[in-house]
Amino acid sequence: MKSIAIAAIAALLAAAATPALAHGMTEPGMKHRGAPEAVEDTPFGQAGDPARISRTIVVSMSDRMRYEPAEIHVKTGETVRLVAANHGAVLHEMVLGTMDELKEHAALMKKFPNMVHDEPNMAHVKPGGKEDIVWKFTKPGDFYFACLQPGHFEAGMVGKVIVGR
Ligand SMILES: [Cu+2]
Repeated sequence: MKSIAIAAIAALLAAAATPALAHGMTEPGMKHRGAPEAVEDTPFGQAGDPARISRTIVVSMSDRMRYEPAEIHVKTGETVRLVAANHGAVLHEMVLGTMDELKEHAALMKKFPNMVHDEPNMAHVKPGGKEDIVWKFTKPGDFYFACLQPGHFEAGMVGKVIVGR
C-alpha cells in the first residue's frame, strides 16, 4: 500500500517535472514575453520583489556605447536593483537577456525602430535620467544586458551578468 502511494507520487512528480525541464531547454524562437499575470520565469531569471533586494548596482550608460561597469557578478537566487543611469545625450536602454535573445531582439529593432515595449527586464532611459530594473537571477550562467537602440548593440553596447552558484 505504502509503495503504491510512493509510486503514484513519483509518477506525479515525473509528470510535473517534464514541462519544467522542457521549459528550461528553451528552443530558439520560443517567446517568454508579455505575460503580465504571474511572475514569469525566463532562462535568465524573473522580475524581482523590490522588498527583497540585496544590493543596488548603478550602471552608467554613455554615448561611447559602453556600460560602466560592463560586468556584474551576482549569486543564484539573488535579487538586485539595477539602476540604469544615462549620462549620454541620446536615449539608451538596458535590456537583460540571453545573448541569443538580445541578438534576435536587436535585429527586430532594426526592422521596426519605433517598436515600443516595456517589460520588467528592460529600462529605456532618457538623457540624464535613471531607471530601475529589479531582477531575481534564478539560474546560474552567463547572461547579458544590451542597448537595443538601432546600431548601439552592434557598436558594442553590451554588458555581462555572471550568475554564480
Ligand atoms: Cu544606447
